[in-house]
Amino acid sequence: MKKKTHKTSSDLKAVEAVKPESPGTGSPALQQSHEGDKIKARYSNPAYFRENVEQYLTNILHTDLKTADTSQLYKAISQVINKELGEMRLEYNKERKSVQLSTDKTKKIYYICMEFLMGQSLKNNLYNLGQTETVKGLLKELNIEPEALYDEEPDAGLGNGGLGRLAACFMDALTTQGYDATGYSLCYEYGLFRQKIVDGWQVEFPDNWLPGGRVWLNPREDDTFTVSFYGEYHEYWEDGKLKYSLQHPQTVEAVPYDIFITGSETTAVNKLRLWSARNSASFDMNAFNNGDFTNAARNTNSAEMITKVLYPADNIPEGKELRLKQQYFMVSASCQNIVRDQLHLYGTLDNFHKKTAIHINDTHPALVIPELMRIFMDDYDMGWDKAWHIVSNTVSYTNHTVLAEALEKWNTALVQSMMPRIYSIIQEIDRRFRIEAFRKFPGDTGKTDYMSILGDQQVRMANLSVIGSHKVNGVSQLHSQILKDDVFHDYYLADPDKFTNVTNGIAFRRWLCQSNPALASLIDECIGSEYRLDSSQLEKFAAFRSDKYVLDKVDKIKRDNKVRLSNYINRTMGFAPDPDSVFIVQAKRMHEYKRQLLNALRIISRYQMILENPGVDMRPETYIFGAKAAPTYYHAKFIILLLNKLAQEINNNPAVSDKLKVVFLENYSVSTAEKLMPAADVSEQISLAGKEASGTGNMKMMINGAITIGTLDGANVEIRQAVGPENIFIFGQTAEEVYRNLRSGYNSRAVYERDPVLKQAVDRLEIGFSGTEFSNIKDYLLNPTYSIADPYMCLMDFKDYCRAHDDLSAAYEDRDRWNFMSVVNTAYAERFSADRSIKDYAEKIWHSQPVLK
Ligand code: 26Q
Repeated sequence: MKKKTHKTSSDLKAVEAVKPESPGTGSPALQQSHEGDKIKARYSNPAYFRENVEQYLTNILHTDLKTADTSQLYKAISQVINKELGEMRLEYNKERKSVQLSTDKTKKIYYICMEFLMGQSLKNNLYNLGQTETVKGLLKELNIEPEALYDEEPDAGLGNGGLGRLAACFMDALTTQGYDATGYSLCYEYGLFRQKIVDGWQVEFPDNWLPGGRVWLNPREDDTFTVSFYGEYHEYWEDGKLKYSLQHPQTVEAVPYDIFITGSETTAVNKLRLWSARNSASFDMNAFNNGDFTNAARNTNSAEMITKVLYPADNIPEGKELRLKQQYFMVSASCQNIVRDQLHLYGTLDNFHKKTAIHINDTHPALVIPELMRIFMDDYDMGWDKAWHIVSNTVSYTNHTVLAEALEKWNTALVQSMMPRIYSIIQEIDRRFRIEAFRKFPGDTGKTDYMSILGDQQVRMANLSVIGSHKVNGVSQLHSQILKDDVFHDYYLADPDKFTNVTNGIAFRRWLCQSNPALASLIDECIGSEYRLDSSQLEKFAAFRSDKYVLDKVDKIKRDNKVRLSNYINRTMGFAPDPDSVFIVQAKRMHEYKRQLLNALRIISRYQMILENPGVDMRPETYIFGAKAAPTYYHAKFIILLLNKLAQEINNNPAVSDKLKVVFLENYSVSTAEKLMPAADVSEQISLAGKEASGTGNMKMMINGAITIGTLDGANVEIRQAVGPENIFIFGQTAEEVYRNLRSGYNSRAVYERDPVLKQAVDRLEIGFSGTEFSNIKDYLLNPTYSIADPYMCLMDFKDYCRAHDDLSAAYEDRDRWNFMSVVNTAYAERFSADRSIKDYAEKIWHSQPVLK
């Protein structure tokens, strides 16, 4: 199969280089390379490292070690690490290609996602390369704290929350385990907005991350691809074949910027390729020559708008034209790149699905399916059936939400005008699917309509994703079950083997070893350090749950972390929470279904209880929130206002402020999470059961020894299985009960009337806090205006939530019991490692092995 252009000489060389697989070999992975290790060893040498840093300081920044400030040092050191990674990547490229050519057991894995929430890179890269000490040595001479250097780096906030951070953790795990993997996304000029709280209200500011973040971006202009939009599209028959013409499309250049991805104790260096949009001719020369300079410049701007900013919507619909353009731009450039690389290496597309796994992270990259069909058929003359066989055996899809309103749908007219050829291919996929579905469910047109891609003048992206993938997975056991029972039930009946579960995981090395080094050292001391690379070993730590020495150490480490967080809060907000109070943390996106409002209602009732019992003997409580709301999500912004006003009133009321504090951390981000997770005593995971697909913050706090108070939702269910019901505080309705109670007609007012504590808290909203009243929230809880009253059932679960908190407070006072629970939680977090998730994906879905070991 040939592209209608010429095969390059490198294609031919690659074909010659294909070696037959040697029979009887086990794992095809190569041993770690000597060359890669030599490079690492060279840079680990303090003199060599220093020399490189000095060169950069002198040649690029025109300064030297003595005069450089911390920001310049951050740049110089990062640049040297990036250079080292470039050298390692070159060696790794040779090795991975030679393994790929020699066996059918390995595949190239492409992880495509609109979001990669990478956070800071320097500290992580140094850890992974084993060069933290080299840098610390240099900094010591200069009297600079390592953390101060790391904090010079802006977060790469190219994601909203869970989905994007998961993608980042997965890149780490893929690389650490030696898989040949590439991530694809967009190089947003502005990442997720910076949040400021102004008089309690969230205000958004642009996140200008590039000046500081650019050190990690390696521009690869030589690998630029062109993406076409709009144009006049015509189909016609010629020689018995359906052909088409597309005239005057708008073309945009996709310029790649690569970020090198390191793994721990490996010479593998993978990459995250971020596409940046550029006008294909930097000016519209016609307009320019006609003297219309302003319009010419405006055109340039319009192409570059595509990658200007990340959409700040998380689990809410955002049906904007530009968002769809972003998706196709990312998809088309990535698919062209993938096909080009395949041909370079193998000279054929015939084995594409045997050597390539393309994973779409949620439905946002679902256009991969028609786009690959387009490339195979239009550029390489492949017939439909063969193309469909290859595409559907290459692509797999992870669903991340069951919220009906967050399932992506696009207006057909918009899709058709923006991507006429793609729309035509979607129509054909839909037509063929309907025939097949009708055969499976004879006579059931209702079902066929419901399952098809096109309907109600919309393109249903989830249906397209399921139909075009060979595997579909949810992200926790409960969520995957809900997909089978409910969201994708009919597809499940038609093809049960297509559906599977891969429970999410987190990067232990970032979320434990780097962010909580004291706890990691204690674990090293107890069980050795193997768990850092083999998470299953962490379980051994449970043997120390009754060891008094370990329990006291765990207690002290937590307190030290709380002091550190308290100091940070003091620096940023001007008051220091008492480290001897219980730190109760709810940090995640602001969303109705996550029920920060339930937490707020209980805080109000605590406040009232203390006002009524001024002498009450209680352990002080500090409630810490971190949460961004989508800028257009008015209700969510109101809850942020409530939390801040509540904080203002409580913290400034001397009658309660030594017993109760509320902290709303501004601009919650990956780097604040790294400071927060190690200091949490209590992890609030209180979503309405059945709504949170998995959650990953729950895992981050668990591994840092926090105890969960939560509903049986998402991965909380598996956390309970792991630690046992006595080491977690579960409350509230189950997903099934929620379903039943909603169907039988949930009446929030009846719940309110029969619980005086709840009633008092809800009524207090009308009076408000710090001069702001919240009768609109009371209304939302009690009166069915737009939907039912209290749609996420905060009132229904309130009483049991309070009961669970009372149990938890009692447990906290028995310090040995609490620390026992803490050790159990850390130890049994073992299964929530991203390394384990990736192994599951590789085995169950991608059918691929590592190229390095
Ligand atoms: C869709 C259409 C248009 C614009 C934006 C979007 C959009 C963007 C982001 C829809 C959804 C998201 C993000 C979803 C997300 O983060 N889901 C979370 O994924 C985590 C990782 O699997 C889970 O742990 C969380 O439970 C889930 O909420």
